[in-house]
Amino acid sequence: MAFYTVSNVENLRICVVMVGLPARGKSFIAQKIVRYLSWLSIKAKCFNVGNYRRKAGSGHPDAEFFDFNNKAAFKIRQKAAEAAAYDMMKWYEEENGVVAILDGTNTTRERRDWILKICRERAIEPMFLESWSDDTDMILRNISDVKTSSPDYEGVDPDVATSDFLERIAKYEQVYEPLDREKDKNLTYVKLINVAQEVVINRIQTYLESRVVFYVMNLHIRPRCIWLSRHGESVYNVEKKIGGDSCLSERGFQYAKKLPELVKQSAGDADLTIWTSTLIRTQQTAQDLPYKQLQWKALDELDAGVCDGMTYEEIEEKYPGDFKARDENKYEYRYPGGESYRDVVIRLEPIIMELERQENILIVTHQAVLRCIYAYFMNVPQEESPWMSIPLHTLIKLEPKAYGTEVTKIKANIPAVSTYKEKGTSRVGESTQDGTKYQNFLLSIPESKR
Ligand SMILES: *[C@@H]1O[C@H](CO)[C@@H](O)[C@H](O)[C@H]1NC(C)=O
Ligand SMILES: *[C@@H]1O[C@H](CO)[C@@H](O)[C@H](O)[C@H]1NC(C)=O
Ligand SMILES: CC(=O)N[C@H]1CO[C@H](CO)[C@@H](O)[C@@H]1O
Repeated sequence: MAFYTVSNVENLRICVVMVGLPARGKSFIAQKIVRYLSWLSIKAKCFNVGNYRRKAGSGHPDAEFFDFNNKAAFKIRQKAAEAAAYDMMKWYEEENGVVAILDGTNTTRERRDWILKICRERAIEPMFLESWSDDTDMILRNISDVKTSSPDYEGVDPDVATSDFLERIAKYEQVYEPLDREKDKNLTYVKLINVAQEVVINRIQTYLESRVVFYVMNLHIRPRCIWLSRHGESVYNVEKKIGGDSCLSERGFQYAKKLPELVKQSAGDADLTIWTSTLIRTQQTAQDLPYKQLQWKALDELDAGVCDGMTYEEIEEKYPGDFKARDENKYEYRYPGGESYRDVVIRLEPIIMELERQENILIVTHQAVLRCIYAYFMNVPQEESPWMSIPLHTLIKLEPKAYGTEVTKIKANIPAVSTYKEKGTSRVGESTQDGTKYQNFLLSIPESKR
């Protein structure tokens, strides 16, 4: 809760300025920060200088364009940087932006001074975030990612693209001035060395800045997957009641029996850890899974307060005002004596942080909690996340990739009731289109990489 209250009270605006050579994961990190902050209701946006450069007409530039002695090209780059900065300032003013990320290379101290100056003039706190690496293998792997996804290399032969890209990096290297403990000691900055093997932190002053630092320190790039499942169908599900702490129904137990096989199919021999809530139905669902298990109170279902144990029909009858208010703004609505989706997101924040640090995890939890976790990974907007359909008896696999998350849904083919309630009704059950409505979020690739 403190999180956004603090940022509002301080009336603080931060500009995170990315620094580093190409192929150091700057855009990747920038996009993740935006997604994380947005999920926490902190208004954040990324301004990618490369996009402005392409709009300004550099077309498909070759490495020559990035030669710092090439005057005409330098002008285009300067203009692109100015256009990005201009839009960014407008965004702070007109849309009450809180954290902007300026995603460019900013390799020279002169360029950084320029950004510093324009931020200071507008009472915006600049914070530099450098990704520095000398791990050649990783850089080459990154380059192969970049050349297959960068708009600069659309339709270009991969070998040509690689050598051109290496040349481009070499041009930047000639002028690159990394952040320096001595020369930049007055700046607020974070320097990530070889991802987060070593992290240098300098003059971090506000709570919001420290949150961003803590987040990036927890990121890793080892390949891994996250599996999500709701508990099997419960006795309360069958009785159409919400909340409670009931056992699984017979079909729910069938799902629990089948789950180890589904997981094995999807994960192979990978070692994973199971996280469940503290409620009986998630533990019964996970009971046959042959992996290490951990219980989290933070994964318990959204607390329905006075409505716990009631059906939607009963709620509509007994608390008609509440029933309507919840439909109107499901994200903010808090059950009397219970929680809202926003409350759940706040209590899930440590879970998300720990998930970023971990490798293969299977989470067995509840509908509302799963929606919130899914929304984080898939960048689903707040107005929509509480309405997402996440059916029972389905295993979801999330595979974070360089520029988005891939989703696979594996159905257990064990029938279950639907607990989905559409807007404006107290009946449960889904209309047929639901599955397709959220396809848009299946691959959340940032604009700069499309
Ligand atoms: C590339 O390398 C950097 C470290 O230099 C890393 O942080 C980043 O995540 C890597 N991956 C991509 C896709 O850029
Ligand atoms: C840091 O700030 C101090 C005090 O304002 C100033 O005297 C000094 O020159 C600055 N150092 C650098 C390296 O910019
Ligand atoms: C010299 C240099 O690489 N400068 C870059 C710094 O960042 C701006 C925008 O923030 C880029 O447009 C420049 O190319």
